[in-house]
Amino acid sequence: MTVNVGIIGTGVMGADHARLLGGVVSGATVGAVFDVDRERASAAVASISTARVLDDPLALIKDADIDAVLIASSDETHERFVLACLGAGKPVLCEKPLAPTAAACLRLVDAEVALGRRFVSVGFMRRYDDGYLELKRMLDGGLIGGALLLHCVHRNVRAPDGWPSEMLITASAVHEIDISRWLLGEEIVAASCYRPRRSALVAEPTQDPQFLVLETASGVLIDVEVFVNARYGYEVRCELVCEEGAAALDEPATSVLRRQGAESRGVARDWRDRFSGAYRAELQDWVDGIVAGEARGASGWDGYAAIAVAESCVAALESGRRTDVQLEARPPLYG
Ligand code: ISE
Repeated sequence: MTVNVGIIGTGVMGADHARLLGGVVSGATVGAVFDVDRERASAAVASISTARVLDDPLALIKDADIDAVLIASSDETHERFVLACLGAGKPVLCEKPLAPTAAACLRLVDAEVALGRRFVSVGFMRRYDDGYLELKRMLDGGLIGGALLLHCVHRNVRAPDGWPSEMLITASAVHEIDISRWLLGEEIVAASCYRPRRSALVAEPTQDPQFLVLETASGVLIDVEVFVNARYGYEVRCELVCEEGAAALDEPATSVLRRQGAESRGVARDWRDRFSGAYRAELQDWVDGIVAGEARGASGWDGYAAIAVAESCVAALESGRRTDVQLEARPPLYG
């Protein structure tokens, strides 16, 4: 079976997914694309002969030839499109966030629960990164004892001027929120957010960097430095400190340059560069799951929980106070 995928949104991420689904991922092809900018949609599939460019995203979802849908359009459109996919009974991979608010995510969770089966996967690609997978294997295999602390760093080269301060949490640190829940296998119950001195190179009103402290149900503490104007490159670090050892992501660089008395190695420019392998593996697993009749990867519940924690972080950023995370009861559908 070849999974015929429809893609909604062909900006940077959607176009990259189209390239992978059209030529790299096995067992899949791109059947149709939609973008508010028709020319951009055409350009994204210029080399994929199977792909039609459609003018109506809801018609794309309902199209009888489309087996599954990938949503990479703007955040505020996600709820409507995921709901339409559920209505059509089609598997859907939605780029993060599942929806911009926890309330909207919960509506999607409820709609999926009513169908009694998982259709939704959320694009938290770090779950497919070799380094994070190895950390999880070490922890789950009991190699280093129980988890105590998780130190995380998330740096981007540059964010657009005027980026709202909460975007550091909802667009960037949300990945640490998801990966911590996945790695540790438990929920985050409280969040604090500190405001270090603001970088003088960053335009008002963005509070950059920020420092989050998250607490899990069992008492593991997670700290996250998020700095979206670090200038020098894109960097993600993670160190898990346990009772009998510590494990950290290694540098993903593949070579070291020695020249004129100095040693240097490359730094990724952005997340597509750093997580290229993870994106590929995520799409392959999504397609393989569709063939096997199961939804894989981060679930609708994970999408909801990540945004619920992010909302508590934003509340903590605004109030300066430690804020509890209020999660609904997890439906049995999500294990
Ligand atoms: C971006 O939107 C992403 O999703 C990247 O994975 C993340 O690292 C980056 O900080 C975000 O801006």
